[in-house]
Amino acid sequence: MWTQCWLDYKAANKDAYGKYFTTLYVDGFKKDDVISTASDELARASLSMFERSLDIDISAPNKGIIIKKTGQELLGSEGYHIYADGDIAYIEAGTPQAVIYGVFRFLALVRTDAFNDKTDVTEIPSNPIRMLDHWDNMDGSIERGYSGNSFFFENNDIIINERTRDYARLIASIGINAVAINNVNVKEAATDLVNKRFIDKVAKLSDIFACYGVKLFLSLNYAMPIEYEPESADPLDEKVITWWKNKMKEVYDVIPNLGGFLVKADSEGRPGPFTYGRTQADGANMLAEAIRPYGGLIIWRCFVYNCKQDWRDLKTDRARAGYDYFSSLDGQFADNVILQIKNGPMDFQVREPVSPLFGGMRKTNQMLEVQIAQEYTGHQIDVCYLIPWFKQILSFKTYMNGADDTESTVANIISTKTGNVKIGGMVAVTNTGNDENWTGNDLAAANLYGFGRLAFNTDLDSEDIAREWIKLTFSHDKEVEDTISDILMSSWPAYEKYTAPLGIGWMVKPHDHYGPSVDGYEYDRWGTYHRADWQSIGVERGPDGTDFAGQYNSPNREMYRDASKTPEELLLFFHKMPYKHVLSSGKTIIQHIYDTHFEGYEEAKRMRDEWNSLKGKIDDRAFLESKKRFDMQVDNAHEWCDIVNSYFYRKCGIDDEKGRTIY
Ligand code: GCW
Repeated sequence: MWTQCWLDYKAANKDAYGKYFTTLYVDGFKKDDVISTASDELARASLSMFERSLDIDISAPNKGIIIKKTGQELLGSEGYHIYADGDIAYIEAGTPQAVIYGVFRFLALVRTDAFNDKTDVTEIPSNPIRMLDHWDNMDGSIERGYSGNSFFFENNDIIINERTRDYARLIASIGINAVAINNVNVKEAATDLVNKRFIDKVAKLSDIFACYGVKLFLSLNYAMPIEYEPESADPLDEKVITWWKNKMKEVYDVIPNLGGFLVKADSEGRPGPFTYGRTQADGANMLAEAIRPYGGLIIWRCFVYNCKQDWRDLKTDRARAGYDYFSSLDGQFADNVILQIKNGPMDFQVREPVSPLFGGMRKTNQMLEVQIAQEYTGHQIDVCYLIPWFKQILSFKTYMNGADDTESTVANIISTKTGNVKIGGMVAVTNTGNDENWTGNDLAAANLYGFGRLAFNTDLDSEDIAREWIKLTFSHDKEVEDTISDILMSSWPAYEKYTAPLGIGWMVKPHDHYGPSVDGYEYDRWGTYHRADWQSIGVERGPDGTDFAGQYNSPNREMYRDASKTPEELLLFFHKMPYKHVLSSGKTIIQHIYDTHFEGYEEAKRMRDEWNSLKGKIDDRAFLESKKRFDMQVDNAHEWCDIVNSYFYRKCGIDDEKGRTIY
């Protein structure tokens, strides 16, 4: 069996809420699959929280819950309005899908004791698309998965069972409306997801998600027609174009509500339009035209770079690649193509600048891609609550329309508020698997919950999200709430401290990406360097180096080009600096490296002790599960601290001012 995470409807406050959980009246909506899902959810909650089955009324009751249809002028197609009037709780919405969100929100308010006579909540999602990408392979393994195996695939087949429904329910409850179920590296059997072999089962999955208002997407093998009669994937070749048109028809005949396709092309060994001397727009637009008759979307990833760099080459810079390949194509992409851009120009490090593609393109649909699978942030062994990091990314000012433009933040670009495009959103590489608790570490579920909530409402505060999640998951006890909230809120800064200083990144064990290996990627082809020598450390990305900094709009460009203006947390990302350079704290860079690593290790111990203080106060299973991981986290932080400090001490020979043991 598996847990229900934050949807485990434990007994709730009957005195306050019992009166609502009596009757349900659905006003104005026809009973369809989605409305049934919503009413079933209320019935389930009622039974579980109050041991009371809901009467379904056919006329307006004088107490209970009323789901009411409104016009879409005010709430759009996904917004809802929740309020109380006397003994009636109202959930108003314009569409069945929005009813789902309203129902889950109402239940969360009840379960956190936040619903009362004065409640008047209107929420309209910030982002049109709120998506999760699975990197699940059809053999059941998950690329960068840290929570067991796939619950979608096993032995090159599709799994459809109760868990599928539970998963759809879980993600709909936080406002997710799109999910791509297979790895962007489409290998072997996965190519057949759009063939007769699997298509009927994919259609079944799509129907299950549709009941929760979630659109199913598939990752597509761009090179697929090479294996068929066209024997090519050249996007301008008529045979290839016709082949894809036929393919889309075949797919949509069986799965009419498929959201569309996610594509990783010309990346890390995957073929793409470059193979044929074509642009990324040629490739994306060809698929977009083929899918257009069915209203589908092509989500095209911008993670395109040459992964065969020579480390001796100081001019080539992987960070530049996304902008170099895509920015000049602005305005050329079809309106049903969305570019999916990783938050940083490299690859989901614990700290990176925001990709200059945000604000570098003005007429192109864009989606922000983040990673809650903790590939570079502790493998869901170490706790690392990422929502504060995502908030920083969202609030980054791109100055898209000039130096006095403070409105074009990443959040406003992807939500389409900047007004240039019609569709955009947020997507996370997800952190789930078939482990009993879905996310390996129970605390990692805060990232899944938080991502959904934040994508729905980018104005939410990360600590508020954490506290809400804690109440829904563990307990209403204030001490428990404060303790877990404190752990979560200090976890990302702690992880940054004991791993990579000042934006340098990448000092991880190659391939696996857990644990330290300072030179692991230093002399290799992936373009991931720290360039440390005996005097200095960092990658020069100002005008004297690769001038990646020049890809930003002013005044960000001037800020990043100049070491004295670059925010210190990114100093070594942008500049090669002497170890003796003094930071604003008054410490030298080398002393900062020593101090933060010792501090990070202490923080890990403190978080472990805080967690251990919860024994007996939260569910035993969850307590023990994370306890195990906190011990491993402390070992990891210790290893990082020793290895990084010893490495740099030996490299530069500068003593720690505090005289601590460095080997
Ligand atoms: O972060 C890197 C991962 C790869 C991944 C790639 C990507 C799916 O190490 O495992 O491949 O990014 O985003 O495509």
